[in-house]
Amino acid sequence: MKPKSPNPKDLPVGHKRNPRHQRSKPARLAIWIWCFSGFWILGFGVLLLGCNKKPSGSAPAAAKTVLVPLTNMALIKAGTFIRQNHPITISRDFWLCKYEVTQGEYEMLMTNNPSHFKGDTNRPVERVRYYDAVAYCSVLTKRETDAGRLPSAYAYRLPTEAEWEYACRAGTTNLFSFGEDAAQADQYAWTLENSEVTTHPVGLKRANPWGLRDMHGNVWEWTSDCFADYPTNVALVDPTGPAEGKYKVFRGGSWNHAVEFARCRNRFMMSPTEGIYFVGFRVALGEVRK
Ligand SMILES: [Ca+2]
Repeated sequence: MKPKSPNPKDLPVGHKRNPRHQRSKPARLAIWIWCFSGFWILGFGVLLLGCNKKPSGSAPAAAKTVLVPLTNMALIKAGTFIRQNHPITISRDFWLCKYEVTQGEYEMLMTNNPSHFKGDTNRPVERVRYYDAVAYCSVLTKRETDAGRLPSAYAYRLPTEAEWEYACRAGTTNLFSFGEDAAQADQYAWTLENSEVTTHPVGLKRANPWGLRDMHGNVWEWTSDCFADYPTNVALVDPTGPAEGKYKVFRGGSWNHAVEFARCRNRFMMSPTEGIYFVGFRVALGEVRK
């Protein structure tokens, strides 16, 4: 049987104690300091962890949507142009498609194609009513929003009449963005003189100075403005036309009209409920106005 170790307290006075139970004063002091320091270090660490911990009830930060315009758009910087000797200012940058909306683009989004001249999906869509063009822009806005490419402060829409003319002129002051000479129009536009009485695939003619094609000719293009005579003797900032009106304005001339109708300043109008085979549209992108 293994003998039981004696309790040190029970040993008689003068008996030599076990060295494990006998530590010097410096050793005991060092142990005490070590324990005391460890306590405070541990407490400080817990405090730091507590400060860095996020509140358990807070929601994670929402990812910010970054604007990604359609790849076929040109950024149009804010600026001013002259209309009837008065300055018209576009105060905010916006984007404008380099091309008229094609039949292929329209059919992919709207599942129908109202055009008269078919056979090539790169031809501009025509016979679209104003309301069809507005609906296209709304569907496009929803598609791009759902895809995470369009912040809520932006929308695809038709250009205003002033935005359209500003982009058509592209910083020039002549009858056409390519100069005064209508004889050069064949390089830039499909009009009655060269169209062979039909539309043509978009983008085949030369671009204006800001990279936009077919602003002159091919198909007229709906704008968002109701028709009215321009205000006279007044400088305007971001004009949008009258709030209501019987007709909507379209711009730019077409395959069906003489080159004079394709000048930067020319305007035409039609009921928003009608579509015809020489009117289409192009899409703008900009901040939603409040
Ligand atoms: Ca056009």
